[in-house]
Amino acid sequence: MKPFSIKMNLENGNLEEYRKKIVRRLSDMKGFYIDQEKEKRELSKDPVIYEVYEVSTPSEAGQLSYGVTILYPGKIGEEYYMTKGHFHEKESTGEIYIGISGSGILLMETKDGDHHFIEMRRGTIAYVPPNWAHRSINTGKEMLTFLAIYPSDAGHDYGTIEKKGFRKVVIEVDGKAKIMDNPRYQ
Ligand code: M6P
Ligand code: ZN
Repeated sequence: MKPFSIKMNLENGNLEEYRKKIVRRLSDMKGFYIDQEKEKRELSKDPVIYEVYEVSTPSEAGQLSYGVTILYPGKIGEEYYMTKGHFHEKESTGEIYIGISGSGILLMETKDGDHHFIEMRRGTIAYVPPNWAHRSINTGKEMLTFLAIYPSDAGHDYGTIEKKGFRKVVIEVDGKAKIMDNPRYQ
């Protein structure tokens, strides 16, 4: 393949071109939020939670792909809007996130019990090492946008998180974001 470039608006993360757009609504992530009653009630409106604009290259070792995620502001109960979160199918692969706008938290954890978080805002360059699941949470009032760069053959393993959830959750307490133990973690 040939080298290429695509323009990104550094204010809002908009890409001039992309290969694939993914829109995730609440109905695409049923059972993810702590307050299941509120989740069910919100499902009637089925809000868009986030969008991903992907520039993917062939899924081969050595290739890199990238994409912009736009995570809407909002909450289900007291829990902020978040991405599904995933491990990589190819566990030996890492990822880089670059904050473009808004504010939030990048929550990470390993299968053997370690966890970590990084505050994301414009200019933050976060490194997700191999073997760490990653989920983004919008704790602000604006869109949280960031650019992610990852090996094209990394793959998404959603199953583990769908089954167990993350060890930690991010909820609003007295108007502030708090990271707490997930009461529904299995
Ligand atoms: C980032 C990257 C993508 C991921 C997206 C949304 O842009 O990590 O690979 O798809 O966030 O997260 P998720 O796939 O967990 O819904
Ligand atoms: Zn990833």
